[in-house]
Amino acid sequence: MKQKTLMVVGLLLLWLVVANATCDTSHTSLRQEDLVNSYQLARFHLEECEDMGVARLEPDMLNETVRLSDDIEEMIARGSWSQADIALVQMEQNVALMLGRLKEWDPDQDGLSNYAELMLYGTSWSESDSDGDGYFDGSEVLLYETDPLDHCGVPQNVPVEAPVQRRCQALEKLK
Ligand SMILES: [Ca+2]
Ligand SMILES: [Ca+2]
Repeated sequence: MKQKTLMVVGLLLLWLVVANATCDTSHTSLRQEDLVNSYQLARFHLEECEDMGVARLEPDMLNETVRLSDDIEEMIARGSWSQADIALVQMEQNVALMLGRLKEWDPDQDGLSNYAELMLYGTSWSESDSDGDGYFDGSEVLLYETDPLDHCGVPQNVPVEAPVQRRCQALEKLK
């Protein structure tokens, strides 16, 4: 009798191990949905980082994160939820780190970081004077409060900071 009980317990344990290995039953479908949503959000932010030129700033970390992202997709597809969970934490850390660096990086030296240019003002992060009106993006936003995307919107009585080809008749006299 005791032997039979031990055998049943053994079989039950074996079933639990096999079920856990194949289906990863430790994750409920709700947790799986959360993981997929979190992955999609991380992927979205990764694409934003790419738009902000992270390939130039952190090429190695970008490559590693893209690889991680591909791996996570495969893990999700084959139901390896625990593995995907661990990889996602790493991916989220990488993305946060890259976003942090992009908030400080100002390659066109106009006073606005790439993050500010793309996420806040819609200006170009490779052209210091996006609207070509003679005033740097950062000066327009931070000093003069003029529209950095409006070629005709310029500060009054301030010497130009960059070469300018006037396309705005009203401002011809400022040339
Ligand atoms: Ca800039
Ligand atoms: Ca400008």
